[in-house]
Amino acid sequence: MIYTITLNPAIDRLVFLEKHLSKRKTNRAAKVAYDIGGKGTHGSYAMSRLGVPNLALGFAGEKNLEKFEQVLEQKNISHLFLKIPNEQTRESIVIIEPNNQGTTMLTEPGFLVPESIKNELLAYFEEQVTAEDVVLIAGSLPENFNLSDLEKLIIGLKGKNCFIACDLSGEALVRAVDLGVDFIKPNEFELTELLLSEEGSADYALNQLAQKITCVVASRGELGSICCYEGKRYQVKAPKVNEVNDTGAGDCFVGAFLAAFSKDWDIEAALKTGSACAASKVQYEDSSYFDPVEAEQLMSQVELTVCQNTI
Ligand code: TA6
Repeated sequence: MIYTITLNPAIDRLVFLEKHLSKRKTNRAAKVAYDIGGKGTHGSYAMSRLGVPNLALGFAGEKNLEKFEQVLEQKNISHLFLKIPNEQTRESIVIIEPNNQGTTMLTEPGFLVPESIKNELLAYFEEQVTAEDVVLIAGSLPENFNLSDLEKLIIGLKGKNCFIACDLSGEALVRAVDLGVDFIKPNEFELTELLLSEEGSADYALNQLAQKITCVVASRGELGSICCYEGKRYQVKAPKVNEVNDTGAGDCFVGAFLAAFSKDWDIEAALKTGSACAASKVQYEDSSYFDPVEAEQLMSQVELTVCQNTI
């Protein structure tokens, strides 16, 4: 089973503008739509679309729980979010300009998680997870879910010998690397942040991380990604597509990659699947949708080159 953990989920409010975004004027919206928000939920959506069983977990605010669960159900995401009384799940506002002129995201900080509910989540994984499972922890942390809470979660999972994937950033990502997990997906900025204390380029950082982390995928936006796995370096060039909304593309990559990788640990197939699904995703206007049939066709356009990983 694959579990995804979104500690700080969101409801994405998609605002489609009539014209490009301008300051000091009324920017009129042509339409507004809603999508599920939060990196782990997007990962679950991708896994479900690819027919891979998974369960989306995390915390959700009581006050807008109905709306949150309605969007999860519309997306056919199996879920088990722990309800936080008297809180509400945050919104991320995604502003989408017409004619593919780009998107702007504004996201709220998130709710406060009581200690008792944090412990409920830890207890769930202590009870449920086995060495055959994959667990993805993705997205930002709620305001009072501290780094020590994250460490407890990761240490508990390490004790289960499951495959731990982390799509985290900032200090949370540093802790995950220090503890040693199986998969991370830093972007170029996060790569250099991870080894701030040492000299060296993003490339040097990638090599060093590859000594500690089973599978590192350095995402480079439309340039594609570089993966280090089992002493090899895979350069992945994404298919060229017409971008409408890149929100959630990285999340889609991670979900689709893990869906494929967890089947037979075939790194090349997993990288191609992740890249093709993310390429399909950016062609659609919401934060998560992609077409698996279209992604299948795009796989042949993913360019993959392999070489030995020299330190
Ligand atoms: O990556 C897309 C997305 O998950 C959006 O759905 C939006 O909710 C935002 O990112 C949340 O980001 P965060 O890093 O706060 O989890």
